[in-house]
Amino acid sequence: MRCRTIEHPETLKPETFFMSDIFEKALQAQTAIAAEAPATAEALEVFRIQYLGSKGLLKSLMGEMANVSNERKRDYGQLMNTLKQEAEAKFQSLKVTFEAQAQSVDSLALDLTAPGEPLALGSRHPIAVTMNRIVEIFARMGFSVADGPEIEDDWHNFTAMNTPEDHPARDMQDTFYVVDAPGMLLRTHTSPVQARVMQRREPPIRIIAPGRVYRNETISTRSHCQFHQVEGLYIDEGVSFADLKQTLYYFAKEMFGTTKIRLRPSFFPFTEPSAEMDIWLGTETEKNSRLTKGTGWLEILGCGMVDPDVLEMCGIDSKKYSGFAFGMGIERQALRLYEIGDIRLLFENDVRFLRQFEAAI
Ligand code: 2U9
Repeated sequence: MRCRTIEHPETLKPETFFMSDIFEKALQAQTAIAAEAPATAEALEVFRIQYLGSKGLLKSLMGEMANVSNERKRDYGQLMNTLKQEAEAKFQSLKVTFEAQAQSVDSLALDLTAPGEPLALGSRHPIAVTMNRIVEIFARMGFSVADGPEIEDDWHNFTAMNTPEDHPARDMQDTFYVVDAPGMLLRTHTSPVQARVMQRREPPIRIIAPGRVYRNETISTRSHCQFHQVEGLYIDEGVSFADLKQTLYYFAKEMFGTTKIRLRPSFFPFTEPSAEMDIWLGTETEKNSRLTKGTGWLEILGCGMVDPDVLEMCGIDSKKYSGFAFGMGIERQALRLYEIGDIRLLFENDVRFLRQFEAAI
């Protein structure tokens, strides 16, 4: 905004013409300052140097004061003051704007030119790697994955699995019961998953149930109160022990590369007959000799033909259908596979331990 009107040079007397030239220069400076619009902090600094600096335009116009007649010195001084105020006001207001802008970027600590933070890639837990391998092998034989609750009821966990009321597994010493919910417990095996599928579906049933289970065990290097299992169940018309044997032989071959298995008679409340399966590792290497305690045979899993009572309790006609089941603990296999000396390492989530499995898929 201009605050003074200056006489046009033509209206001035000849001897004051030079003087009016000085006024004209000041007016041009005023117009130029008003038109300036520095868009960055750097452009604002150029503006400051150009107009307000010690060698700037306003300083040089002030120097013209000596050439202004005494009667116009006051006018010229006022014009200079106005000019200075306008230039300084523009400078100060833009300075505040640019500083605020710079601060808002700084307060985010955001350097848009900085290279990105690399995202640390995680790795699969050795238990997950082992479970996935097992699941993948059975998937190739047509088994699909079934899932169920980890907090189970007594019926699905024990009764449907033919485990009598007085069986030691039902004891509080061995099973975690939910204090505020009578009859509810942390599942001790993944068998209730299969029981629930049997209740819901007609055979053929060909499922694999991987998951976490809980038992009231004293924690040591070899046992823990939580561990993982993979159980499998195949029910159809005419399923025989030969099917069980061939399925588990294929699994052993794919998982461990072994060519020889053996089945030893055993007992489980939910299968009849029952067996334990060993794989042949031999005793040629020191490791295999140690793993098999010098026998060459390593126990891998338990299995058997599903007890007809279990089929009936879960709503399946045992005269029409038969089936086999198997179950294995994962931790034991992972400890062997990766030569881990202490089961607790698998549950502590210490990244110094877990990072060692980054190469495993
Ligand atoms: C249904 C019927 C039968 C699952 C089976 C085993 C044998 C077995 C143990 C291996 C080591 C448990 O983790 S472990 O301690 N399991 O030996 N499990 S047969 O039998 C079933 C499952 C579901 C309906």
